[in-house]
Amino acid sequence: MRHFTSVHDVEDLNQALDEAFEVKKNPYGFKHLGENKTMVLLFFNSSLRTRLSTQKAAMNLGMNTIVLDVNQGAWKLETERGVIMDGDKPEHLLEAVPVIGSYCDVIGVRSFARFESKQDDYEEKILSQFIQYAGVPVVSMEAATRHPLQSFADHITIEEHKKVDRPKVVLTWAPHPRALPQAVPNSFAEWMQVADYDLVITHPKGYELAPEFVGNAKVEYDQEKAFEGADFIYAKNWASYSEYGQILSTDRSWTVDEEKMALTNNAYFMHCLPVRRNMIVTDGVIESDRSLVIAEAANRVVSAQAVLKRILEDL
Ligand code: AN0
Ligand code: CP
Repeated sequence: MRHFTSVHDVEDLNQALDEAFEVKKNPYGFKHLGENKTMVLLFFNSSLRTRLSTQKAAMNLGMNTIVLDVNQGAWKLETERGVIMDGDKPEHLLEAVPVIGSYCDVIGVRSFARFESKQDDYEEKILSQFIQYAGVPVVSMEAATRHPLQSFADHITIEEHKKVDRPKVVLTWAPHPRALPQAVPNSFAEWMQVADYDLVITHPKGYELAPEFVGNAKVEYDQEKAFEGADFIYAKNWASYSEYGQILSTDRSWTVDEEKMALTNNAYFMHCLPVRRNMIVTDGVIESDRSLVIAEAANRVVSAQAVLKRILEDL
């Protein structure tokens, strides 16, 4: 593997899953791969899990890691080509990216959707410049349209808990006070379809994801109907795609609670975290024995390690 930005970079998903379970069982068994190799983790946005789990995964593989928060201590980066740089940004991405690439063997980058331009976000303007100019493999640690390390960890978690071959997985929108990117739901929907699960997406009208991510999934506007018979409930808030970046609803009747979970096939509850309790999900559901949120977060080390292992093998 050269770069990792989506499920499409994984040639054989079943084989990738097997490798993930192998590194989970034997986390230090591949330490030689990363010897004298350095990973830079670059954050344009906040993170708890991605920062710690990706670093831990790299360390398990014997790599050295350097973490940089671009907005705290580095020069502010201009990302537009051709601008007269007389504003508050002293450095251009076009120099910064190859400079960072010259210090490391792999770059991880987190750069959320900025909601300034739907086109720029959906063309992955920042991530693609990293791929073009870094000179080393690039791993998405959540870009504008996808969060593939999260989706891979979610897939691993479902595989560990499913009781039937093709479980019913429901991706449900839930309310949130801030406008959040579509990266997590896009990436989850895309990944679940390659995994060939029975995927249903439920959300209020106006929250349709981009068609390329909805794919062949069923869209059900009635949340209670969607929950019937579900084996996994995956909650997430996102801002509107059609009214790009807008909050169209904060309707708390969409909060995942005990009554709605009772409609399911004793489903597990999933969320990528961080989660706002009693907006997205009630205390009772997230604290119940059906909640997988900590297991998902723990599997972030596993997904990152499986991806980095493949990249190191192909360096
Ligand atoms: C981010 C998001 O919704 O994309 C990161 C989730 C992993 N969440 C927040 O900004 C709260
Ligand atoms: N789930 C996830 O990516 O969490 P962080 O934003 O804390 O990294």
